[in-house]
Amino acid sequence: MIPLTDSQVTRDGKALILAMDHGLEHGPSADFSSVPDTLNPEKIFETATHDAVTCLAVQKGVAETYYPSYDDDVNLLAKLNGTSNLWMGEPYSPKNWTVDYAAELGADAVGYTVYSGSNHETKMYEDFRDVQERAHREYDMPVVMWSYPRGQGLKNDTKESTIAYATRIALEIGADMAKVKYPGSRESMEWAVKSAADMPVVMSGGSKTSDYDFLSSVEAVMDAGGAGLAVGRNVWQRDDPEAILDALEKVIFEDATADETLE
Ligand code: FBP
Repeated sequence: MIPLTDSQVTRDGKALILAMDHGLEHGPSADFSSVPDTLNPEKIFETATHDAVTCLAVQKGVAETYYPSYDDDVNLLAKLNGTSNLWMGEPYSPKNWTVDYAAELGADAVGYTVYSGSNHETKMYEDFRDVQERAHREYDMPVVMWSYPRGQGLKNDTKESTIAYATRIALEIGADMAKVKYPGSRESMEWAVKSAADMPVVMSGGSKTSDYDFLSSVEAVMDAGGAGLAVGRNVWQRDDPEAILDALEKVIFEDATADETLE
């Protein structure tokens, strides 16, 4: 495992990863129609220059075109795989760019989704193995795993035991950080964090909720020993992304409560 304490994915061992790969994962109509300005990745890169953001996760085409103008101000987490909503088969996420190409573009870390429980699990583990070994051996580059158990046999992908299994899988197959869905309570998150031993765990933002609900779940994650957050919609779908990033900075890096930040 590559320690993330001083890496560009984290600040003081904590992370606020801004994610914007939704145009691929969900399509423009699902996530951008309420905020059409953000269809231009430039807007998200601007948001990512906020002090609270430790890195920005994007796909290859967006990184290639927009990252060069921001490489002094934004740390790049190259999200290597990703799939569209148009795919109707068992969950599988193909690799869209290589570790080498991400390194060439100046990536600080790579991100990879693994759908444990899918009928394609074995293939995804093999894909992940190649990425993880190349990133570690050749570039000393951390690998953040979007650890999302998913597939025909899985009825509830946020239950406590499933999320704990997700963080443990990430540890065992060599991730340096796991990004998982919020299991619904601080206690459940505590178990997920514990199951990952020394590997940091961050919460996935999910669909947009109220300021209070969102910040309370982030507070619970931090109280549970989590390392922070990887978030998309709950930041850039808001009218004022800066304001929520100011609040997140307090909760993640300054131990503030949701109530305190909203006072
Ligand atoms: P959100 O905070 O908007 O949920 O983004 C996190 C993320 O992992 C994105 O990187 C990705 O596009 C999306 O969620 C995938 O969500 P799902 O697979 O649940 O549809």
